Amino acid sequence: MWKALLCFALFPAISGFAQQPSSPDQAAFVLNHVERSKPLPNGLSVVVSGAQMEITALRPDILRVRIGRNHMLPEDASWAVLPEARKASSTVETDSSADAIGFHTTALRVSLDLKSATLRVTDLDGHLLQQDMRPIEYHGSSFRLYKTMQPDEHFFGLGDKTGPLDRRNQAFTDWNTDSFGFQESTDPIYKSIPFFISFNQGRALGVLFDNTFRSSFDFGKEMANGYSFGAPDGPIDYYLFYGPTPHKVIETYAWLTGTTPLPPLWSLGFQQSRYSYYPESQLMTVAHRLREDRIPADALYLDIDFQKENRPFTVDEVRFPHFSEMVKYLAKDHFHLVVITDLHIAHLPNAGYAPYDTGAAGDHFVKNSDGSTYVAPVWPGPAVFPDFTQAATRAWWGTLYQSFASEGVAGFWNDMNEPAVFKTPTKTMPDSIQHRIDEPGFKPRTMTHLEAHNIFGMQNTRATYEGLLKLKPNERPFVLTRASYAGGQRYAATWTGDNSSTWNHLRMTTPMLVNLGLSGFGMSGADVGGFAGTPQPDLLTKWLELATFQPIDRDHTVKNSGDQEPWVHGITREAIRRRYIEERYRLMPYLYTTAEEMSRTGVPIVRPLFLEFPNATADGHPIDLDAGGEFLFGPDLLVAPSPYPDELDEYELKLPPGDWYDYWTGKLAARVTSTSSRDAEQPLTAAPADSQRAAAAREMQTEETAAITRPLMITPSLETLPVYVRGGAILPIQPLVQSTDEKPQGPLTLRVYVPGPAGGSSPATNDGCHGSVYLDDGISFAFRTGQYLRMDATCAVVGNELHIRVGPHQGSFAPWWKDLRIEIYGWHSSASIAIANGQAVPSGSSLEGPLAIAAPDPGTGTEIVVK
Ligand code: NBV
Repeated sequence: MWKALLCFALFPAISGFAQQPSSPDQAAFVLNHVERSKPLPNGLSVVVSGAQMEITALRPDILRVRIGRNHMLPEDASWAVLPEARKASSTVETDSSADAIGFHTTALRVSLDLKSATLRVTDLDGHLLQQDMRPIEYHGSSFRLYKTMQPDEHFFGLGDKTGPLDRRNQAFTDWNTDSFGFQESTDPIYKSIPFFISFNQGRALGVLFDNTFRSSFDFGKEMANGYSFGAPDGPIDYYLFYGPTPHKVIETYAWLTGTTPLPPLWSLGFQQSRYSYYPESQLMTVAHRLREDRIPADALYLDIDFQKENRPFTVDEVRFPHFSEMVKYLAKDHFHLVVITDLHIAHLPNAGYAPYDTGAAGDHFVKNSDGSTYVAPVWPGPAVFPDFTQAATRAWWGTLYQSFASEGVAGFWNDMNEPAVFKTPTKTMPDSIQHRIDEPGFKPRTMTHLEAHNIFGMQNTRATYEGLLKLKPNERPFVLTRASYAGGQRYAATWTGDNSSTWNHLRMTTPMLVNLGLSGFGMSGADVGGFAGTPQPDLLTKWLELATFQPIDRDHTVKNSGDQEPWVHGITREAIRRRYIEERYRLMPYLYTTAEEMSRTGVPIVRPLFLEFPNATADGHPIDLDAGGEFLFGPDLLVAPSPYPDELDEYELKLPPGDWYDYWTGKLAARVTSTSSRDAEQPLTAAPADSQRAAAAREMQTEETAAITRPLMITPSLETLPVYVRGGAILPIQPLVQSTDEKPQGPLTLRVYVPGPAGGSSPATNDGCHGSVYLDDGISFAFRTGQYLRMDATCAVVGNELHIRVGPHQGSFAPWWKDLRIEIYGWHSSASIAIANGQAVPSGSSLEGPLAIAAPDPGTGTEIVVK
């Protein structure tokens, strides 16, 4: 029927909403009058109250909505969305009725109500995904989009905004802000990532609002039944993408904005920092102590005091008289040095300061509206600011790294890039500062700081990352940033800024890192021990425990605070802290494999529970809402710190369905058949596959009944952070090393956690399990040409036997191991005969330990049968 309609057919305007403005610049201007519309092969073009609207499908599951005033679509450009993604197009089928026009793809149905110009998006089964609550409203250049909010709708993402994990009932502003001493309700802080996930009864929808101005989001704080987002200026340009699984939404967001690149292996090791280690001897003392105390570590940081008078790209030669030699010496001891390079360049004309001289000669600094160079105070005193939105400026900035890179400095830290400016109440540049754009997609033009502010830090890191790549094309750059925008994950890892050494900040770390991960920034950390202040002994211990299971494990503190290295507070505490850092190194194959997965798919290292278990609750609410401070570290480890880490009271553990093993003891901790209600805690009903399994199941059931017929409670203790492994997992573990440079000595251990008869937790199939290990040189891009190793492993219960299959080596990278040690948890077999590739191999279990099998790894695949 639609096809029968004439292109640009006229529809009568029936407006039940606000009046047209008397003055288009000031009063509310409502987009509620559908003037004409035209089907497009990939969507719909509509004129609404004089505004041009285009709704297109990039893929069947991705829609893009663009609206511009005065009959003009906004520029088809973006700092966040990759050009290939923006240009993608998917054919649609047009639909129309008496009341609406629209189209559908193979995943989504879109309709625009003719009377109100409101948009409605459902899946093909009619599940409502997003619905305009009322027409779009402009006030001058500012606009707001209102969407209905479902009673069970929850919101995640927006980067590391403070507050609870779920964004519902809160409101946020995106304006990158230097927020020293931020607290649980401080907003905005350092980053602007205008992407969120709506999760409603098990269905996930991604929303990316690609507007770089000071945008804002309200998730039901203003209205009980609606959420909204808007900006004071700039385009209406947003993307909606459907799961239904949250996994798929995350992967689609990565498709749109890119992934975190595979990090250098060393950056996953323990990192020690402070503001600031100097002189040289102090840094060396820290390095020596880490090695002497056998605390594994990979990275050391130099903060601003290593520079001459805080001037970026200089070295204070009095404090660091042997800088080059020092970098080499540290490298020999397997320490990677990361140095800070803030973006402000000291304003030092004619003083022989090359970053200023070359920057000024190339006209690379941002300007006041009168065309003069903008100069403002930061750490070096008066400073100028590179115009990072220009390609030429980014290229120039990249060259500044030449000498550090050639000296072997391994990583770079881009701080203060909101940008932070001193002695001004706004803490940043004036709105009127002029930035120049020369970026494919955008018309070459100048923009004010209002438009550039939120992408300034991201473009700073882009310049650093791309510059380092140019200097060392076969080395993966490591860049750490404080400020960024959506898509900034392509260039830099991040941390949550200047947190505090207090218990509430330890607690805030998890929701901040989980939401950062969901927002693309999977390579992230928070200052371990807290930045502002000095942590109490137990706080530092607990923080180091938690950070073991976070992507970046960096101990960092402010100037003049007490020492915060793992050895402070005596040997008993140091021993606990060491044990956790050691565990991180043992888990390195698992962590690196997860990081590699993230670099391909965008699925972060630290995950909320609902990401892996979207259907864990009967009513479809995210299980995380019941699960305090729990999170997943990679696909298989569930970390369960106390939701109130300073309290001594016991707390309840909530687990998604499946078998869960205690990571530390290997014992089955719980078998959860459902978490929807108290039924969850009923005894098992699933029938075991055979008599032996039945006996085993009975045994386990007896063991567990106590646990599952009442809530699982945890009594906190200083030396234990509860961690659980999901049944069905196979975890790769390596022998302990002191740094990631060191070659592990001994076999690769594969810990096989046999799922129970009720079936493993997703994605493992019933009675099966799965794991994999990824490896490469940890430094270069040789993995792109096949120099990596990937090995998958599975297990299956066949009759009375457990069959374990370790796959062949894929890729050409040679592993450090020759042999495998297979540890089996949850297999109740008295016989314990193991056969690998037809040959009997040594197996056995100590009284307390798991059944362990030793087998060579020929690289062609190994079949192990345990009877
Ligand atoms: O460069 C000094 C610090 C740094 O240690 C910190 O991590 C950044 O977030 N920097 C902020 C500037 C001064 C903070 C008081």
